[in-house]
Amino acid sequence: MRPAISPGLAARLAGAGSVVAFTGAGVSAESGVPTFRGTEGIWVKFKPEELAHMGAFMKNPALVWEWYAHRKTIIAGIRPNAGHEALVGMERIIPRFAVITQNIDNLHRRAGSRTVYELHGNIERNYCMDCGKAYGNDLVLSAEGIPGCTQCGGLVRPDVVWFGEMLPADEWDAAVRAAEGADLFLSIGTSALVYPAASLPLIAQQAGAYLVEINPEPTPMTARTDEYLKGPSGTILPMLLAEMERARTER
Ligand code: BV8
Ligand code: ZN
Repeated sequence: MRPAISPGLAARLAGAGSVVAFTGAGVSAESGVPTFRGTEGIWVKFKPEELAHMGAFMKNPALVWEWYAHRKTIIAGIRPNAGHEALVGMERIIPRFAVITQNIDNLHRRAGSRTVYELHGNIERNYCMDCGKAYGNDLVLSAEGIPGCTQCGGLVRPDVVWFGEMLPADEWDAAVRAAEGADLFLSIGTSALVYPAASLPLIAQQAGAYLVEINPEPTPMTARTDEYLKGPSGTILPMLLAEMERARTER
C-alpha cells in the first residue's frame, strides 16, 4: 500500500529545516513488537492501564513483573525495521531532526537515531524504588519472581512511566520545544489516545508545523491533520526519505 505524496508534502519534505518524528507502538509493529490496542494486543485479557500502573504493581508485583519480563524477552529478540532506519536517514540530511517516542523498546537508538526523547521511559532500564540503584535487564530477568535490590533489599521496578505518573520533565520539556520549532511534524504509528504525549501533534501544528499522520488506520487525530498517509510506517517512511533525498540532490 503506497499512498501518493502530494505536491504540498513533497515541497515541505524538500525544504524542511526542522522535522519531528513522533512515534508510538505502530512504528515497532513490523519488528514484531505487539501494539497495545491492536487485536493481537500484548495480553488481550488486561488493558495496559491495568498493568502499567503503580497500583497494579503494589497489589501484585509478580504479575506486573511477569508482563514486563515477557515484553523484555520479546524486545531482546527483535530488530529495528525499515521505518526506524528511514528516520536515521532523515536525521542525517535534515538540519534539525528529533524523534519523540512513546515507545519503551529502545529500537530508535538501536537503529542509530541520535536525538531521541523517550517520554515513557525505557524497558532496558530498571531501578530500586527505595534507594534508586539502577539495574540492567540481566539481574531482573535472572531473578526468581520479583527482583530485589542487592544494595538495600528494596523492590526493583522497570524504568518506565506508568499511568498516573509524571513524564520525565527534561524529556517532556525538550519534546515540547522540538514540537514548537518544527516545520514538519510526522505522527507515526500512534492511536493518539495517551496524554500528555498525544497533545504534541497539535502543539506543533498550532506553532506552525505541517502535521502528517502515518498509520494504516485513521485515529481520533486524523481529521485534524494536514495530511494523512494511510499505510504501514515500514513502507511510507522510506518513501518520504527517498523524496527528501531526491529533492536535495536536484538542488
Ligand atoms: C499523567 C509505558 C498525570 C509503560 C505508557 C484517568 C486516570 C488516570 C490517568 C488518566 C485518566 N484519564 C487520562 C489520564 C491520563 C493518562 C492517559 O492518557 N490515559 C489514557 C488511556 C486515556 N496518562 C497518564 O497517566 C500519563 N501520566 O497523565 O500523569 C499526572 C499529572 C500531574 C501530576 C501527576 C500525574 C502517563 C501515560 C504513560 C503511560 N505509559 N507506556 C509501558 O509501556 O508498559 S503508555 C503506552 O501507550 C505506551 O507508551 C504506548 O506508546 C502508549 C500509546 O499507545 P500507542 O503507542 O499509540 O500504541 P497503540 O497500540 O495505542 O496504537 C498503535 C497504533 O499503531 C495504532 O493506531 C495502529 O493502527 C498503528 N499501527 C499498527 N501497525 C502499524 C501502525 N502504524 C504504522 N505502521 C504499522 N505497521
Ligand atoms: Zn535499593
